[in-house]
Amino acid sequence: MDTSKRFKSNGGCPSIQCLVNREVLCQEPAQGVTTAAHRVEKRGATPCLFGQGGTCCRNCNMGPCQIIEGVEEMIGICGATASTVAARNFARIVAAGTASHSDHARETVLAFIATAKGETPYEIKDTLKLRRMAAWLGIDPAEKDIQQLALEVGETALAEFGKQEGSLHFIRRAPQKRQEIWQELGVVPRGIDREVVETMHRTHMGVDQDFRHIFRQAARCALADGWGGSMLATELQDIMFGTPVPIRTVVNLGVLKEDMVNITVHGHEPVLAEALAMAAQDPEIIAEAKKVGAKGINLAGICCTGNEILMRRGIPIAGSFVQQEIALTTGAVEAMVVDVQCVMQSLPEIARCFHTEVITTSDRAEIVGATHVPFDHHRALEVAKDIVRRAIARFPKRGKVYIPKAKMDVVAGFSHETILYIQGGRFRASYKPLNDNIINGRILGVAAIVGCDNFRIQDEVHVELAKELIANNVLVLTTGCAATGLGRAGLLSPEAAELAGEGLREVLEAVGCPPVLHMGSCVDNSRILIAATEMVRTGGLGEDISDLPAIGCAPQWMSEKAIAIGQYFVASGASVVFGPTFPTTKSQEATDHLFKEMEEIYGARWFLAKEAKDFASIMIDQIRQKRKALGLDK
Ligand code: XCC
Ligand code: SF4
Repeated sequence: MDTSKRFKSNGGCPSIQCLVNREVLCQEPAQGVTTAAHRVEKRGATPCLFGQGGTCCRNCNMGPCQIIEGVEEMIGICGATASTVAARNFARIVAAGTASHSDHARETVLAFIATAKGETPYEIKDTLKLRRMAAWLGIDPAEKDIQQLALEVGETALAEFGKQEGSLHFIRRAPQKRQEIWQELGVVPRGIDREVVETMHRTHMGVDQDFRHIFRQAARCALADGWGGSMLATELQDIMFGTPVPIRTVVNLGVLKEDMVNITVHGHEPVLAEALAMAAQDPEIIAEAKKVGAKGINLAGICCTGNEILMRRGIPIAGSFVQQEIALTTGAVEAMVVDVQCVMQSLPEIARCFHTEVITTSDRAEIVGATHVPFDHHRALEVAKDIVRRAIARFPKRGKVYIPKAKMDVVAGFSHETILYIQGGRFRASYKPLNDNIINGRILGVAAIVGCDNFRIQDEVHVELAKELIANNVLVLTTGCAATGLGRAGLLSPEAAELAGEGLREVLEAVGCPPVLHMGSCVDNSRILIAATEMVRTGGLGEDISDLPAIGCAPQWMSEKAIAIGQYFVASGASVVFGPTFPTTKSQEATDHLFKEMEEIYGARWFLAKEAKDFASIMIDQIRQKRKALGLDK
């Protein structure tokens, strides 16, 4: 079958709301190309019903069984009830999400160890953080040279994956009261891999069949993500590539350049992107680009790889998840280099309509139709240069190009350390100014808008929601593709402070901050855990994360990782609102557990909302309730 036909045949100008995406798809180079936007349009708004609501089970070959709660004969052949099946499916989503963040972390740790041994082009950049992390990992940093200490940190970090007993080291970074809750419940994660494996085992046919007990393991597994895999990824990446500091850059498809070799880096692991950034600056490589008529190499990010290099290097982001195919339809991309996660299988097929090469690099992820250039951190620069050269070779083959003008200035780089620093400089840095402003009511509370964007949702729900929150004096933190969307809308620039309510605006203008703080990629949600913990530790806002006037949300969640993040936030005491659908809704009991019982157990719960205004009202209401409980408001 000529697959290029399949993708070239229909296409046309889809009726999507996002203006820049539509603009590109309606231009000549994109004519005839089919993207997810077209597929959604063709199939209508309703996705396939199988599995929706979480009560379909295909965990054994007596099934699949579709279970309808309340209908007595509608239980599984094995007797499984709707709540058991919903809990099992939910736990498996969490396990997949945890596995993804953590396998990324494993790759980081391996590169980190190799770097400590001097076997990669990377360095140990943040030695202060190295020492701090050493202490959290139970290593005495005194009198060790940097390479030696880094090696010990790397090896201890690696052991976190295979540990069978005890608890993950970073668990001790949580507020004391939170740790006690986890101890009592028996949800302290032992080893990262163990929690994922045990979750898969317990959800196999005929093992764990009490839905509450399954949900408890889902919490333990998720905590192994938030305080384990994700946190290790963030911290070791920071040590190796630099802890982010405020940085100005631009986002949106307009960052692609007509006169340069455009390489988009897509996926999640910064080890590859960092090497490409080095290669793109190599004078020899730039000379080669000039030889084919380009002015140089333009690197641009997609998805969370984009967030990683945006945060640390200020490299522009071309697009979020929903823009990956659209970036190719500009006709201006010579190579799209991908590693793992959130990479659409349609990319090579779309690339065939252009001169673009899609290059897979991870040994864990190949795509039919893409070129595989295996990445190895030991040969990082060599591989990166090879990839850049492949892109240069494509440049002369470019056909018609349409690059939209749309791009927006953003200020990113708000790591927990940066937030600390801007509150008092190097010597008086603490979260006290933030806490004080929450206590005196200038800031109502803190909200996180995180996670994916999604072809099923046409509205700019992130943007509308963020505007509503800041207008109500809620400081907004953001990560992932949500951050890119908020950046496109101009909310990551200090000028957007004028959209904030009076109290928040005053605070922001004093420090020159945007009203929405970009904290990084999705593994960097661990930065939010640390920031929340720091707010607790600073005092005046209760003794645990669950006391804080703070709440998270993922209004357009798409990937399994998002559910793992939601579950670790809730288990850590921070409520979350997800939407527009939720994976357990066909079981009342299972949903009640997540939406009610978890509040009693963990002091936080899940919410479901659809529209921006519903998200906003739940979040503001929750923040108000916490303020009341703290005695800040009547
Ligand atoms: Fe993927 Fe991280 Fe979601 Fe974006 S936000 S669609 S997970 S790239 Ni993580
Ligand atoms: Fe059906 Fe039970 Fe098998 Fe699931 S495990 S498919 S509910 S018989």
